[in-house]
Amino acid sequence: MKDLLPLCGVFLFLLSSCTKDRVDQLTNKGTDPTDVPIQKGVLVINEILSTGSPDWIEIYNPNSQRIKMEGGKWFITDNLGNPEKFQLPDTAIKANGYLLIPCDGTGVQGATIETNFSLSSAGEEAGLFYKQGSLITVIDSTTFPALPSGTSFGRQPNGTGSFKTLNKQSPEATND
Ligand SMILES: [Ca+2]
Repeated sequence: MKDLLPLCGVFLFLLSSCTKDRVDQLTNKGTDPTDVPIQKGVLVINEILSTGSPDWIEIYNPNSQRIKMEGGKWFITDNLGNPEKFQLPDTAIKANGYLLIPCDGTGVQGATIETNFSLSSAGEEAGLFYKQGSLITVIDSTTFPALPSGTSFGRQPNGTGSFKTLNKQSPEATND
């Protein structure tokens, strides 16, 4: 047991380094203030996987500037009638970058975002909302149909097109 202690120390150090990198990615460390107004379309729901384990929603930033997503102001939901279903933690998306939100139904927030809902493979809704004071703004929303296993539902062309069933999933990458 005594011999294992140094090994445990190394393992814990590596684990904490990985976790720290991930947390840095999810926070606004090093960001410049953005002057892009937060309004409808500033970010888009770009791709949805409803037959995964876990499911996920890919958010895309079509701007040439990083967008800060201040903690407590951004919400994601699978029910447009309940826009505040899941509050996103403080995060940011780099210019023309992606944020992949796993939807595993656990609602655990730590080094990663995991929503308190999963997506129905029989079809459902997805919405991204921004709340300031009592005003809640829809940033982007869509409904998606039943999706065959292995496919996703995404915008084509990437970030701007209408949604269609995609045969190739592309988490955190261009829909093609
Ligand atoms: Ca994609």
